[in-house]
Amino acid sequence: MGENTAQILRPGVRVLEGNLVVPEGARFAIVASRFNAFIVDRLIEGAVDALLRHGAAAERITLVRSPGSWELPLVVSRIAEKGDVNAIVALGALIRGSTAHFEYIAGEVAKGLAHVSLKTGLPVTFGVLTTDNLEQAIDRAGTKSGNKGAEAATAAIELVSLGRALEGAGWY
Ligand code: RBF
Repeated sequence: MGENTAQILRPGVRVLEGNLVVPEGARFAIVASRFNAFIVDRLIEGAVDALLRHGAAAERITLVRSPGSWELPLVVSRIAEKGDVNAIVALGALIRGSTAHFEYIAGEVAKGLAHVSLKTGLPVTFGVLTTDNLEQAIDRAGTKSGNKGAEAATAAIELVSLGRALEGAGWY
């Protein structure tokens, strides 16, 4: 049980939660945009590193490249419907300064990824940076503010693990 949950729990309450141990045989797809590759490549490194460190097999990780963040929902949708994976990690970098209609594009990408996840029931985690400038993107891709690719991969692991716990309870 996670430390936070243990602290608030009263006796007898059932807890269904995931952990960060990659279940045996779990398969992951990382879908990452080529646009702003110098940032996104750092997110990919963070995501792969997190998956491996938590016990995923390298042979069960597939990296798929999309042209830009805009195309992520379509590519993720194809994989969610036809691919043989337990979770998908979507990675991209939308930088306001260089992106006309930034809010619109970022909103559609977020909505599209959420839609695919809810429609297919497959965990799709969000590792798309939406920053005001390049400096903030660099910070979130492995320097000052952690690595959002690693965070998205970690969330994917927890969701796969939670899925097994829900299945075990007959809730999934
Ligand atoms: N894709 C990104 O992933 N990040 C960006 O910051 C980004 N900025 C763009 C700015 C403009 C003006 C255009 C036209 C495209 C941009 N794209 C960006 C690419 C977009 O996601 C998509 O790949 C292309 O528009 C082709 O459909």
